[in-house]
Amino acid sequence: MKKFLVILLVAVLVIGAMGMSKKGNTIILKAADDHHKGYSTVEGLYLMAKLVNLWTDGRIQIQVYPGAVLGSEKETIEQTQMGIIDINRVSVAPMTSLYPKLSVFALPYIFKSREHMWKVLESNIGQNMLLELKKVGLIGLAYMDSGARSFYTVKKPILSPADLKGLKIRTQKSPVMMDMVKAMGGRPVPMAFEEVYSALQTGVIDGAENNPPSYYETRHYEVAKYYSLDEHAMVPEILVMSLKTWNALSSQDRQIIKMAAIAAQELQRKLWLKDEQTALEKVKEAGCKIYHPDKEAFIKAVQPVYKKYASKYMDLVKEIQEMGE
Ligand code: BDP
Repeated sequence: MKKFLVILLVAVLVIGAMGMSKKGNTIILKAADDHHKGYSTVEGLYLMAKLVNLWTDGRIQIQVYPGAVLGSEKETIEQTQMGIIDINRVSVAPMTSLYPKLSVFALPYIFKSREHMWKVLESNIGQNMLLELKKVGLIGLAYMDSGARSFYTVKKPILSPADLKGLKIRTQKSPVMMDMVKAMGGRPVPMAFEEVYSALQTGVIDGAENNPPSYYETRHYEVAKYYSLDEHAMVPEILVMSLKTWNALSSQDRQIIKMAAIAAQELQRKLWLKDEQTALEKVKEAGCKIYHPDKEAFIKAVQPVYKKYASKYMDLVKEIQEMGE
């Protein structure tokens, strides 16, 4: 909350100093999210819209399109690059196909804790990554919390990697996520988030993996009742803007967008902590079986993934690991 108030104060001072223009036509920006209204990332976008409207005196309006109405994350990332969508909140995972260096943030067990993840994201490593996305037609504005991802299955719990053998496990469309499932003996089935529920129901897949709020919000818990908290990846969310849109904004409007994005990030982080607990309670109440397997076997099983990605980004991986010590 403190960070939010500081941003507000700075924004008022900065805007006052810059003499915000009151004239000019209204700019409408489209913002996409594949979660539904009420999910913490979407609430963050609504706050961003409110602040940008306030700080530009209504000159810039952000229209939020939740629930993947503008398409799957792979599709909306492409549309954001083209400037059809202006702002997009996505998981880092599907971004790794576009900008492979981001894979380091999706490596299994790379982050020792939430604090370690945020220390990295708020360091030069995380902040530089946001700016480097200009190379692929985007500008990173902020990160959001997505907790830890764990396996959930239809027929039996995953108590060790051996239980994954031969199982068809849905993954995000991300090589590093597919490699992680393969390393553990599963058969990765890359698929859009919106298709997972019916794929679980019809037996197209035997399971999937995600954090508790997503497992709950998507109602996947109704069809895949075994939730095994191996917490194999803490894949951050990322809030990006089309570089086309960014370049068309004045420098003072870019400042406003950036500050509102950070405010959205801070609100989402706060909401996330509560949502994580609530989601676990709700799925337990619904009769799901929650397991806490020994993570050592999972950590051992994913070492080959490290070899593959760390060889490409060895220094970066080492730096991230050292920040967790
Ligand atoms: C959720 C992310 C969402 C992804 C989804 C997925 O918040 O952006 O689309 O996972 O697994 O945790 O596709």
